[in-house]
Amino acid sequence: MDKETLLNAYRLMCTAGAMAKTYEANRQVCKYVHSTSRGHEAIQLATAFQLLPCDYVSPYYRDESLLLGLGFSPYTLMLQLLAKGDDIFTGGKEYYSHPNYRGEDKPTIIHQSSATGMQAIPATGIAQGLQYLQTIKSPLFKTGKNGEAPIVICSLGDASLTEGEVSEAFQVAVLKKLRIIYLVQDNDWGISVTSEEARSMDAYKFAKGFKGLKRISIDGSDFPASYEAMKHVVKEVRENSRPFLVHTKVPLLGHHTSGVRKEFYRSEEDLAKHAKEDPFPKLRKRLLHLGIEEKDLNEIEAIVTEAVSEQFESAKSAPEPDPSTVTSHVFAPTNITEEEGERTPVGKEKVVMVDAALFAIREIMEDFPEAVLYGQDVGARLGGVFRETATLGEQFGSHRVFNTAIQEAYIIGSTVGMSATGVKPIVEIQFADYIYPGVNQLVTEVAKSCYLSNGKFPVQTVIRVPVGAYGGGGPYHSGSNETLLLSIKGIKIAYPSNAADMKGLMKAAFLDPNPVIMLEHKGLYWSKVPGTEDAKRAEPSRDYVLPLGKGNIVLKADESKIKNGETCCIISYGMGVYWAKNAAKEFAGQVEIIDLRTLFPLDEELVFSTVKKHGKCLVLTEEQQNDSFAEALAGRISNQCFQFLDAPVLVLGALNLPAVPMNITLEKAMLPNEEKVADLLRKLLNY
Ligand SMILES: Cc1ncc(C[n+]2csc(CCOP(=O)(O)OP(=O)(O)O)c2C)c(N)n1
Repeated sequence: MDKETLLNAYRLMCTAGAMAKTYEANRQVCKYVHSTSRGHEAIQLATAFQLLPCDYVSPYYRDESLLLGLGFSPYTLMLQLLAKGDDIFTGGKEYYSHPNYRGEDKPTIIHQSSATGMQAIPATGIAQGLQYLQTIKSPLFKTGKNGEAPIVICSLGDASLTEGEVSEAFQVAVLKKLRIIYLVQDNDWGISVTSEEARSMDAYKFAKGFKGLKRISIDGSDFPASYEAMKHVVKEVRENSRPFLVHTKVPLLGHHTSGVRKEFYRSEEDLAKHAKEDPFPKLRKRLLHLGIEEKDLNEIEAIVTEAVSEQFESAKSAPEPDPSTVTSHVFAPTNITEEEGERTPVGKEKVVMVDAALFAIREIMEDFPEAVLYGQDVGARLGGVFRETATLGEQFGSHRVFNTAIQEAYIIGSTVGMSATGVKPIVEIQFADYIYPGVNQLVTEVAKSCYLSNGKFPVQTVIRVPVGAYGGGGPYHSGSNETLLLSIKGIKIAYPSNAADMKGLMKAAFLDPNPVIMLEHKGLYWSKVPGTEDAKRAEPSRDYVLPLGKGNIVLKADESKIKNGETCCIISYGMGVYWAKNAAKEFAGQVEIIDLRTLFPLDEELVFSTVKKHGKCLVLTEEQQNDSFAEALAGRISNQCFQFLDAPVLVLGALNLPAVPMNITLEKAMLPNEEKVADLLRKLLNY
């Protein structure tokens, strides 16, 4: 090994050591929880030194030395430590060592959550995105100066490997032969839980179960050995396009975090055992052995310590974030703000809703080579369990339209990585009832990425979710869960009720730089449910877009009746629109119906102005009523429209049961219908 590299590693290890000491000595100032890399420095630096600006890295919260190795200054890291406004990663919104970065000079780092193991899926999504871009020879596929293929490093603590989602990621990596290295830093601890207590095998043994995942186990406290091993692994992954797991044994020399102190649970004996493996004296010894003089090493240490101290003082005096930034970067701005194109072209035949979605996606895929479509059964063989993607697999090929395993977490979480590479994933969850395994990724990774990366990594994806009950779908194919989804801030949710809206909203969702969930009612897909024929519409033009957040008046009340105070309004969406329309027939001219079309962002202006016009309002939903979105909206309406109301805001939803029962009579008994709506309208109009 050349002396230059060894000395560079030494300098950075001194830096990491000085930083850890400074933080410890200034605990009152370093009040936000943080972990340092003490003990893990050698493998982290050895890894960082192999990387090119075309690469991607997903570090974990202990990867401070990896960040130093990539060229981030202590000052840059300290601004995040102190949650300062100038923190380039997150502007004071995230913990220490939770970087994210886009720049020509360094590898790209997507936003890091603190949820252990969860980064495995987004990171693997990056590798899958890069593979796709390479396949289609996209200009977005960036290589190194000498044509080196980009790789992904996914760094993990040993205890995080028992998370189920890590296995989902490994499965995909080996199946698709992705260029990704899972770097597992094994310090034997998972806070206070020991390896013996938590698992029957270490990461190296675990990796054996994934055929095609090459693996190596090394001493991560030995810098030269780690450097050589990582050099070899990186070369192999770049050149042979295959995943690799690197298991490294490292000591844990600092505290788990500044809050969870080692003295609480670690014995003297254990601390002494770990101290013996300290990578710093090992490297120092090696340098002395190579003839570097002790005084030179001491001088390096002194210079670095001084620099760390100065940078800490500067970071301390850096400004706090401006409070107004608290609401910045929740979403990236979208260009789709106006309805454009022809909604109802003359002479166009009516299409069913499921086909409107299909045609929208076909046009998207024709127009955008970065668009890919994946989910369970969406590939060419079946084209979706609702045939909602039929013909797309044949037309665009299996590299663009493909089946996934039953891995809802991967389907949703991979979009974070895909989108960071410039790929635009449209994914599908087969039924709303099965979104739950993917909700973790949605909440933890997808929804927070834009906000916590200060706008650098919005996740551009469309997540299609067939939803709703009809005709005996039973308890696991009929559920509605918009309330749960709406409780997640950082995603948008559309819920079209007819074919024209479906096409326009699908286009707007795709063009939106943020994550958008399309809730698609299965009972409206083919207008099979009596009374929903109107869901069929003439197919809008290719350039038709319907911006998210614009509701629609689908039935107007008579002006004269409004003047006489004889009217009310129904606020609804999805199947509710049809229950409302059919119920309204009995009350000619007295009912105005709003179809929300998008649940977030919500067209509050239209809702409030309509309620104020009529003074009476019913919010109608298919979801179980109590604590639903509909109830929350009714509360907001009461608040905003109080002085205009002539009756309490009514809500109608399904009965408050744990599931939609199988038997059709029971199903009907649970759900709202036009009779139940008509009963409430009678009550409301007579107030
Ligand atoms: C999903 C999740 N569960 C629990 C935690 C709380 N937690 C933080 S670190 C940690 C232990 C992780 O150990 P390991 O992955 O080995 O990394 P180390 O801290 O030892 O470097 C736990 C349980 C978390 N961050 N995320």
